[in-house]
Amino acid sequence: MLFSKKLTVLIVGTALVATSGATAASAAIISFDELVEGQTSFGFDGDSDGVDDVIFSTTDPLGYRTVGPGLNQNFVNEPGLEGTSILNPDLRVDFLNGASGSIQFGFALNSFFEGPETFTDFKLFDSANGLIATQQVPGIFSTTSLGISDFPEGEIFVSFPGVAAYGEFDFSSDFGRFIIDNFEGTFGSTETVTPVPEPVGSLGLIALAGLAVGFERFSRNKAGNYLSSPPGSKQR
Ligand SMILES: [Ca+2]
Ligand SMILES: [Ca+2]
Ligand SMILES: [Ca+2]
Repeated sequence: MLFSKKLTVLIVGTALVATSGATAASAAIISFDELVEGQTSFGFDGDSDGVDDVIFSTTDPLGYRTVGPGLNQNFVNEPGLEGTSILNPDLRVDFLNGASGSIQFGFALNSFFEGPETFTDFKLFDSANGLIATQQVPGIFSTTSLGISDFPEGEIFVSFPGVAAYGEFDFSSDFGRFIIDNFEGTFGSTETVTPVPEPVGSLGLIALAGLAVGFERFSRNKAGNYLSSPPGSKQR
C-alpha cells in the first residue's frame, strides 16, 4: 500500500513537469540513508548541484542517531533520523528553495504505551514566520505483518497553500527519543527520487533477526544506558 501511494506522487510530479515547460520541481522522498550518527545537521541535495535543498537541524549537541525501533514498524524503514524528544522544538527543517503542496513523513516514538504523552506535532511556516500548516498525530501501535509494531508510530500529512520556508517538530515520548523517515515533499528542485525500502513482510528472516538489536538501541537513553522493557500489554 505504501509503495502505491509513492507511485501516485511520482506520477503527479511528472505530470507537472510535462505541462509547465520542464522547470517545475518534482516530489522527492528523503530516506536518510546518508545520515551519519552524531551529526547535528543533515542536508539533502536532491538535484546533486552541490547545494542543499533541505536541511534538518537540532540543538542537541549529541546529534542524531540512525536506528531506533527496529524493522517491525510500518512507517519507519531504518536508517532514519533518530533524536531526542525532550526539547521543543526537537528538530527543525529548512527548505532553501521553499516547499510547496504537501509534506508527509513517518515517525515512531520511544514509548512502551500509547497515551496523551506520545505524539508528534509538526508546524510549517512561511518566510515571514507565519504559520501555514500544523498537525498533531498520536503514536499508536499499528498492525504489521508480524503482529503489532514494537513501538507506537504514525504518519504526518499536511497540505498547504503557498511556499513553506521551514518546519518545526515537537515529539513527545516516555523515554525521550523519536525517529522519522521517508520525508516526502516538493522542495523546489528537480529531484532524483530514492525508492522506499521493502516493507518488513518482504524481508522475512532477516527482519526477524534484526528486531532485538533495534529494540535495544531505541531504548538507550541520552547517557548511553539501555532501558529495560516491562512485561505485559502495550495498551494503557
Ligand atoms: Ca529510511
Ligand atoms: Ca540542490
Ligand atoms: Ca519534544
